[in-house]
Amino acid sequence: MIQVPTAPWTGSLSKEMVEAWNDVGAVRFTGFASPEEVARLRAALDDLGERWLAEGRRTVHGIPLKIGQRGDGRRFVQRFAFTSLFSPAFQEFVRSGRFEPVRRLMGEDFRVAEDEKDGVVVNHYRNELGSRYKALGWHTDGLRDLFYLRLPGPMINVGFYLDDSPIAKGALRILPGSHRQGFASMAFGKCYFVDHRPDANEVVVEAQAGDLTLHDGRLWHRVAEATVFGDASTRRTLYVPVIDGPVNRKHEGSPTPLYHRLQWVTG
Ligand SMILES: O=C(O)CCC(=O)C(=O)O
Ligand SMILES: [Fe+2]
Repeated sequence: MIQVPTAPWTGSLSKEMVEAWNDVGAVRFTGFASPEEVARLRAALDDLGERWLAEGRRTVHGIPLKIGQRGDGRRFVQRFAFTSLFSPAFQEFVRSGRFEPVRRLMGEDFRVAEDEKDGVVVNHYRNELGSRYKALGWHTDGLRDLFYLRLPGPMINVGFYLDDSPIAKGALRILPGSHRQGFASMAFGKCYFVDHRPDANEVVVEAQAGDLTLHDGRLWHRVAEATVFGDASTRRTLYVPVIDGPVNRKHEGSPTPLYHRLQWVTG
């Protein structure tokens, strides 16, 4: 299967990778963080998940948590929102100057939206009975704007991998170039979150722990279900939204957005 354009992380973006980004709408950089940093973030994620479960937390700033159960009966958080506002390790990571070249890729006015949209999201996929997050159907990340009948503006969804993500774990699949589509194909091109069918034109984004990926928020993408099970299927990805436009901060007590209720019925 065709792989997304990939290069080692050098601290800046080469002309070739910027061109690939504009053309495909997604790119991958290997070796963005060291194994030690990955280990520190994994441990911080475990701590935060246990804290939220002990508190009986169901939402974070209006965004529902996904909670599943492992084969051994332990409950665990499978989708975290606003992670960097609750975990110093994640905050330090996303505020480290390393993200600057990525932020500037879209323009000087863009910002890392730690307290907007869903903030820094961490997904934790596992393929086993009791898991509530095994795959994610076709979608773009601009659904909220589409709900208001607006064509979503540019947004980079900056992904960071806490686990290796070979194709056996399902992996991210994208439709190259689909970020350049108009309103109609973005709204109706596929059936949001319900459609899990492979597309003849999809390209896989395989990655290793410590890699960084960028995808345009207007790009059609999905995560396929793993063909392996249990621990072998663990796939933790972090997403940092980089956006511009009016600031819309979320806080404790923010209502659950309508598009999230839809996502929760289907996702
Ligand atoms: O886990 C991934 O790689 C993609 C997740 C995603 O598309 C999302 O959370 O919107
Ligand atoms: Fe997405």
